[in-house]
Amino acid sequence: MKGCLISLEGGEGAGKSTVLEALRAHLECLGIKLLVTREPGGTALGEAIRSVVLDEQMGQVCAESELLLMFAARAQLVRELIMPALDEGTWVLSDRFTDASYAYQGGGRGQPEGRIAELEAWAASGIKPDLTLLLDVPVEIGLARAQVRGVPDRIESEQSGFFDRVRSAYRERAGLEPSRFRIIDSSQDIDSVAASALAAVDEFMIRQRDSK
Ligand code: Z5A
Repeated sequence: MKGCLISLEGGEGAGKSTVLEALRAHLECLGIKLLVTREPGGTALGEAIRSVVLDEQMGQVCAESELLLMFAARAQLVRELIMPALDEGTWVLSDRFTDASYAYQGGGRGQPEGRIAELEAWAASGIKPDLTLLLDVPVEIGLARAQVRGVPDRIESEQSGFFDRVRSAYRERAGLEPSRFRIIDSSQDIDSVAASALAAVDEFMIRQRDSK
């Protein structure tokens, strides 16, 4: 039986790192064979692209280059790790996936949605997560949290208007695909955010089981 792909999305300071670890522990505890990965990154090529695309020293990176670099990393990740894992029944938990390109490069940078959809179909082989948890937090709260993290990278250095557009794009996507997305209110304390995420995954697994 094929594995399931779960993605974790959200804006700055939404708590993805904490939730990812809670989900990893939960799924492994249930005996599910799991691959945890991240975007951009996850493979040697992807991690090299990540260090370039997030490098503050890169200066002006045009939106087209940024979009293509995200998909170059994703194309490699999908073929090298995600497809083989899903085919052998391993579940994949990914810290961001293609929805991030719709939100950051589409919503944030204004790249046309149709272009992103073409890249999704071609470079990402049309693979969509079975479940996407959107950790949603008002931009001002998320940015205040993220400030304690140290030197911001190139994308983290954007203005709040950019992150407002990113958040709107994420919420719009969640509205269009309500059966795939679960929106988690991440303005709650971190333990409650993690508990809501685990509950959403449990509910997903019940739905999966009942559909068989
Ligand atoms: N990107 C893109 O543009 N296009 C794409 O297609 C893809 C990605 C795939 C790297 O992603 C960047 O790439 C990202 C989007 C872009 N750029 N930005 N900006 P990333 O996911 O690796 O980077 P990130 O968004 O900066 O993720 P992060 O560091 O993993 O963020 P987080 O996990 O959501 O935040 P956190 O580190 O967990 O939280 C930040 C602080 O807030 C930390 O001190 C926490 O303890 C605190 N926190 C978190 N939640 C709470 C709550 N609930 N209460 C109190 N304090 C909290």
